[in-house]
Amino acid sequence: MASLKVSYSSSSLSTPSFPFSQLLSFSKKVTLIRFPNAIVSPPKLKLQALGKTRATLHFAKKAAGIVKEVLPPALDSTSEPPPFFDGTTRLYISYTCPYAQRVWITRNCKGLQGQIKLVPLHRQNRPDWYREKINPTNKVPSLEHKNEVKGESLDLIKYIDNHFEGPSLFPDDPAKKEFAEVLLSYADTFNEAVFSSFKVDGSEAGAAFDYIESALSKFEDGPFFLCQFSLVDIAYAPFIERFQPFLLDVKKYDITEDRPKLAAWIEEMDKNEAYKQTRREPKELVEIYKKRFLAQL
Ligand SMILES: N[C@@H](CCC(=O)N[C@@H](CS)C(=O)NCC(=O)O)C(=O)O
Repeated sequence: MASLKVSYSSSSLSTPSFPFSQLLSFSKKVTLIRFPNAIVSPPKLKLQALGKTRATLHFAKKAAGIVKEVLPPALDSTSEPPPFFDGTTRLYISYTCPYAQRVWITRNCKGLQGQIKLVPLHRQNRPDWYREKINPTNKVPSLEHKNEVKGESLDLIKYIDNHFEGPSLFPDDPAKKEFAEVLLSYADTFNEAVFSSFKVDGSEAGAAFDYIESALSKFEDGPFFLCQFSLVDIAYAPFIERFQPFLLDVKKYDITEDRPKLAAWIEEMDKNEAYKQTRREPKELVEIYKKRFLAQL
């Protein structure tokens, strides 16, 4: 989306690759609500126009991830709980959890940094209040919204896309919509197939990556699964971000070899600022996977 090719220099504003116009028209709507047509004097109008431009740009920058967020420290078992159910929308995550990352990316891509507060939890040392008050499964992610808590990353990315402002991350075109559902339901199967290949040879995951390569070839006019950047890219990105360096390091298996579409997709995703802000160093991710998977072998 916006993110992907838009860097906020004036030159790139003129040639955005993502429906930047969509972002701007949405921002226009927001600013119109903020500055409803009142009877005002010309100087005031000028000021309003300036305000609108500023708000439009600020929103667009947020959605494109250009406004860099200062990330809060992770809460652990010694941390006080936030004042739950006070009307604040909170997204409970762990910084290294790929499922939580899906929802975090969605929030960033829609420019919702101001509306959805991040509550990062220490992955291994979660506070008890999280299980007791927020999510009895103790899993992240969870979203606290309108005094209710919802979980499951693939449900949450759709929920955020449908219930919050920001550019739509789901296609309108019926064929693309249908394919989006197919790919979203394959996402966990894909992960499982790759996880089980860790126990054997990395190339055992070949069929799963071939599926991705052919999915990326279905629509010709873009580097993303559905041409335009969407929730499908978000669903896969955190996992491919981990699988690629892990398989290369441990199994000497390069997932991009003979898969030009996948290579191009990874390259495009790497340019997405909103996504970049959720990423960890590949080295750290490889170490986490080594601890988790190699110990089991
Ligand atoms: N199906 C869930 C999976 C979430 C999940 O497994 N999260 C992990 C962290 S990456 C978790 O919180 N596990 C519970 C635990 O570690 O106790 C989703 O898609 O949201």
